[in-house]
Amino acid sequence: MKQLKISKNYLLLKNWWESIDLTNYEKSFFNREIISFNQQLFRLKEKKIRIGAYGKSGVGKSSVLNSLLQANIFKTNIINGTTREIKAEEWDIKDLTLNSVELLDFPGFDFCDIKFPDKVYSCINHSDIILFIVSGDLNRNELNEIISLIKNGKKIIVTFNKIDLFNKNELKEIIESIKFKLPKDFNIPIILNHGKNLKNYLSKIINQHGEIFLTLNSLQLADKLFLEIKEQRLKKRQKLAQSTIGKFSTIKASTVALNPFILFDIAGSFALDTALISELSKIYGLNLKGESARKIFKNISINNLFLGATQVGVNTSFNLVRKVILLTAPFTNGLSLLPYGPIAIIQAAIAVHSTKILGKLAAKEIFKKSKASFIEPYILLNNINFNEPEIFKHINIYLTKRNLNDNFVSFLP
Ligand SMILES: Nc1nc2c(ncn2[C@@H]2O[C@H](COP(=O)(O)OP(=O)(O)O)[C@@H](O)[C@H]2O)c(=O)[nH]1
Ligand SMILES: [Mg+2]
Repeated sequence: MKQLKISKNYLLLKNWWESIDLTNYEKSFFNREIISFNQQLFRLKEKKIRIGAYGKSGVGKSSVLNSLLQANIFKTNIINGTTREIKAEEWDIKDLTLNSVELLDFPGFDFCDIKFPDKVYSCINHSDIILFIVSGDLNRNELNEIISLIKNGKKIIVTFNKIDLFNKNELKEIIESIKFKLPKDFNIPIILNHGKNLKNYLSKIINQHGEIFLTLNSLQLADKLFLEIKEQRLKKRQKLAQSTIGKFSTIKASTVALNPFILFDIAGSFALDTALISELSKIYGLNLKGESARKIFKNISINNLFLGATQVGVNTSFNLVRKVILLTAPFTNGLSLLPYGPIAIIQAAIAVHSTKILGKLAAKEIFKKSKASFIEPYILLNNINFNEPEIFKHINIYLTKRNLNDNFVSFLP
């Protein structure tokens, strides 16, 4: 039953990943992210979980991992935390439902920024569980790190090391203080590192929830990568959409300017507008033609298009005309409307103005439509049935933050 779940999630993710259809440019642009996501997918398939030790330098990250491994694998105390490399080692624990556990030793977060901040960040992202190691009460920096990990949807276990430095009462006080400072909703465990305490706790967690944390992290990574790819695609399309709208504005402005007294040739204008919508839809991968493009045009209220047009038309004083020329200049590609006189200029300005608004609104509609055709990993995340309330909370906070980031309106023209 349990085994079915992880392989089902693996297949879902793998299918999603294959459906993404990256361009060559994207493959090289996201090269590093792609490699590390492929590795995560592999670990999911092979049921290999990763646990990373994170925290300030000198708190005993390397020592804690060594005590789990019962060997001096990770170097300790190289001039108090100058370990800048990320090291990994397999941890042999018996009676595991997963196939293997990998322990990762990170440089202290106070040293992370110096050399490879991206690499550290990426490795933390690729740890399915984080042991957040402290050696006393939490300071502000530690608390900030913890909060940011949680907001990123990470599962953390606060591990209290160097407890031999405190007496019983002091320990009790410090633990109370840490509990008080930690975000309340998540039941973040605080585990004392003495004897086999941590080892026992970790074996229990891995056996009970290891598969879920591995799956959850893989889904989150897929989702983060997806958002990055999507943002990049939208930025590229934004430029294209903007220049297309500009082109159509120019055509319309010059047509109108040359026939100032005919006013709008309604039929011609309508044809141009639907042609613009059709062009935009191609940019967003929808390819709307004829009736579908006209439908979008109808959905965008005509009132919206002429919003501001009346304001342009009320006053034909010379100053306003000059302002309009300046305003219009970027959209008429240097075509001077001056010889055509004020009415032509105002009409051209209205044409440019309404085409710009039409383009923006149409792009939004088209984007909404094209969005539905994406499979987004967060939908998989939403659909997975995680019964444990604690895990449910982790998904929720991730989704809440994610949905704030998923506002792509600023990348539309
Ligand atoms: N008293 C005490 N010292 C410890 C303990 N664990 C580690 N240390 C010492 O703390 C120093 C930093 O340890 P290290 O593992 O290198 O810290 P890291 O920078 O977080 O990896 C070393 O001198 C360790 O010997 C502990 O449980 N008690
Ligand atoms: Mg270390």
